[in-house]
Amino acid sequence: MKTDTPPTIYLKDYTAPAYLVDTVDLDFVIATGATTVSATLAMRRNPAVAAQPLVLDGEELETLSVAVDGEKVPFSTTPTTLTIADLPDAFTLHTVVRIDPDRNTRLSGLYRSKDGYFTQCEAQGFRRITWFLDRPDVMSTYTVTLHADKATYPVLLANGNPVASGEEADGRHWATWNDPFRKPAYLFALVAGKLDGLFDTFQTASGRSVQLAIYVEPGKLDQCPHAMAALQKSMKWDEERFGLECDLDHYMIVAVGDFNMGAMENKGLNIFNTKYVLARADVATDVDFENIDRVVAHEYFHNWTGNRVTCRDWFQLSLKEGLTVFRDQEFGADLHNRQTARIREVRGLRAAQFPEDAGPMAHPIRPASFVEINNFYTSTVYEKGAEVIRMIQTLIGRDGFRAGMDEYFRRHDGQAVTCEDFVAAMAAASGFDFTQFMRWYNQPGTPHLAVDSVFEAKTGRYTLHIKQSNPRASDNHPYLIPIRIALFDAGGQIIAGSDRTLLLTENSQQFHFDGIAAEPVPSLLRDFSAPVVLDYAYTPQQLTLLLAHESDPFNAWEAGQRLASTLILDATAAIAAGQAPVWPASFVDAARRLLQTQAERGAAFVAEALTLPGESTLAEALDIVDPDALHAARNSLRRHLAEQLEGEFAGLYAGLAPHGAYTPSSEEAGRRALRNTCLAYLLELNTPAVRQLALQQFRSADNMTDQFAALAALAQTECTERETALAEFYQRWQHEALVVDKWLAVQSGSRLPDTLATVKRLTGHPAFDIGNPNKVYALLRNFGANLARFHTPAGYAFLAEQTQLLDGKNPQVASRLARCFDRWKKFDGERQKHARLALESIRDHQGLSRDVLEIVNRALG
Ligand code: 0A1
Ligand code: ZN
Repeated sequence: MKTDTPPTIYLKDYTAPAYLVDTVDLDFVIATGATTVSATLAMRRNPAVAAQPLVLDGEELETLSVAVDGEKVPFSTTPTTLTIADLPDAFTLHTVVRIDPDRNTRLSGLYRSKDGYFTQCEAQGFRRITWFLDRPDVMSTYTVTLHADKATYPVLLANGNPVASGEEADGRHWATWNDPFRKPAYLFALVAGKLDGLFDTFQTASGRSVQLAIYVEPGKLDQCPHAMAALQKSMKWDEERFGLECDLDHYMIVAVGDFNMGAMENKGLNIFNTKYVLARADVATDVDFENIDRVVAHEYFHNWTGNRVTCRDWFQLSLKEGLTVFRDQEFGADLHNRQTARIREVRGLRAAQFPEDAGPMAHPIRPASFVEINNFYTSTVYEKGAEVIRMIQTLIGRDGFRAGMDEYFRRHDGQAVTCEDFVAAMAAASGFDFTQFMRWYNQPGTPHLAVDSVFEAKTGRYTLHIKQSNPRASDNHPYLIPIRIALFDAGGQIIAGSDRTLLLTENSQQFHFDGIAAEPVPSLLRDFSAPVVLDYAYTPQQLTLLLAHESDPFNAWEAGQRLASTLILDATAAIAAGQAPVWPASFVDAARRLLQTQAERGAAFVAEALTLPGESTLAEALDIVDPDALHAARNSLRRHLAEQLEGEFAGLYAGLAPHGAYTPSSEEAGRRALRNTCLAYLLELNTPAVRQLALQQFRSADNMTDQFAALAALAQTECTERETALAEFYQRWQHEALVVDKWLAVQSGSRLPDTLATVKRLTGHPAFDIGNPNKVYALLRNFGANLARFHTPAGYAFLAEQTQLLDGKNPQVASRLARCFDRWKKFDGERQKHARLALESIRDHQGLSRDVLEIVNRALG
């Protein structure tokens, strides 16, 4: 039984640092078995803070020496602190420590991966490298020297500019880098490895030339051009949209196969999960290409929103993350397809963030407390954070938002600031009062809007009555919520002048529209103008009208999702009660009409509109989830559509056949998406002809999008073609790690009844490695997201076991796996009993990390 409770850190306890570090000189002697780190820090007392001893952060450091101004001094240590008292106002601290990157399985700090040594310092990894004031409001300039064996680690990189390099005895070499920009320790990075580089340049608006480099494992250079192009496009985009120019002479990206997260924005030396760098049409899908564009842009955009202006403390994480996600979303929308980008953002928000905000890990985008900060790199901080920024733009307009950004940088360039500072800049630039809006930063939970309408034919007045509530919030004060709306007449036209943004500021509020001739159909929350759940008693006829006529693509899609959700949820109840589901002909007709609108609406939109809401999203609408009934209901509707529209799907599938060789354009990607959606529906029929069609596409595709779509559809179908395709796929791609991840994910996400047994078997397959986060996410976490197959007593016991196993190696990744249990209280009593046992077994595991303990305690609590 775990007895020591890890401390909770509170935002309200923030105090400024007692000491500051002006310059940091680091010397790394990298060798197998141990790396020695000598640090020279020019420090001074913070004049704004009362005198007190210096307390430095450290973790798993073997301290070899400590000196102040060249003299040995008395100091005391705990496993995580080093304290020195009686220091002068300004001094030089010199420490030498030994660390063991070869045995660093947490992938935080300095660690070894296949081709060399890499760092990950956000949030608190720098303290695993040297004793330091490891907090983002301590900003310093860094000079770094690396020494390593030249043949094994020919590439030596650190932040900033190369200063000097040379050879040493015994076949070793060294390189020194200097970063002229003050930065917090979490943005420090170094790399020593055997890597190939792709080099290019970017000419900034003011005519400076930036040297660009992407480093990858040897032999993978032909998978880098897409990321390089994405980098150049994002540099240009940020100049055009926000007037932000690159401040660096060197901008480097290094890809590593072992990485806990997606990528990291270290100043001038981004370190990326290979998943967001490597791509070639035969190994990466259209979605992979788009994700790479966005992640490359995201890390580049951080150079201003995160690095030039950083966070005062980790509670302000959304200051940089919400804003930077919003920026990468906008970049992606401009680069690809704005309509479907927004649809996918909201689909993602509903699948991950809404459940998070309704479960045990609910927290405001700016949390008030945490036990382990790594647990707060969440969909709430990132994606809901981006929605909050988007609402600011909606409230003050694009120009106002741009003026606010300019003001933010004018005020805070080079500083470590808070979310209030950001909003104050927006307020100053626009004159808008954001006082009430701050609630979005400080409260957890998704607000619910209940909307009623009244039409008085006599007066021609239409009234919307909107009530807001958020049972998760600590009080019932209202939010400020921008609600974009338009009213449609019976012919599907927008009523002139009805297109506007309502500002909801009260708990209950009425909005009038005059001069309305006949009862209109309201289209509410257009473009998803606020991250809320909205209830309005739409009739199927009204939704059908909006699906067909709404010019806002998001709300057209939303109308289809509402229609489908209602049907699936009703059918879930019917199935649970032992009845057969009923599917109205009107829904099939609406889907048929949708298939015919491909030319006007675009193939990508139609593909999105034909995709039914996901099970985890649907589950949120239920008090108690019967995952089997929900799964059966959703599948039954898919099959019904396939039976009723077989001819249409087959016709479209044939009609959308590629004209020639693969091209990556958004338009072609949209056609592929729709064609593959048709194929997946057709496979619901599970006829020999369709199975052959899928296998034939799988075998003949000249790109991964089509090959993988066929495999993914087959993986959901019990047939011999499934096994054939899975075997051929592995045979062909076993040496491409990222493709193997797809192979694992397609099996762990399968609806086939024996999926748990398959996943268990795959944990012993050579393709799986519990030490590699991508493999854990593909096989184990993806299984945890498989609503129908995970939520069983055996599924719970299995993931509990794996979480414990993993915790000993990598607590950050283990804690992400433990999050699969978040929604356990939404299931029936019998399931809850087993989920509780599983959670308790994790909690009681000897030596459990505080990462996992925080998640499990919150889940049980
Ligand atoms: N700041 C990075 C995400 C990131 C966070 C933590 C990490 O290690 C614990 C790694 C990356 C981003 O937003 O891209
Ligand atoms: Zn980020």
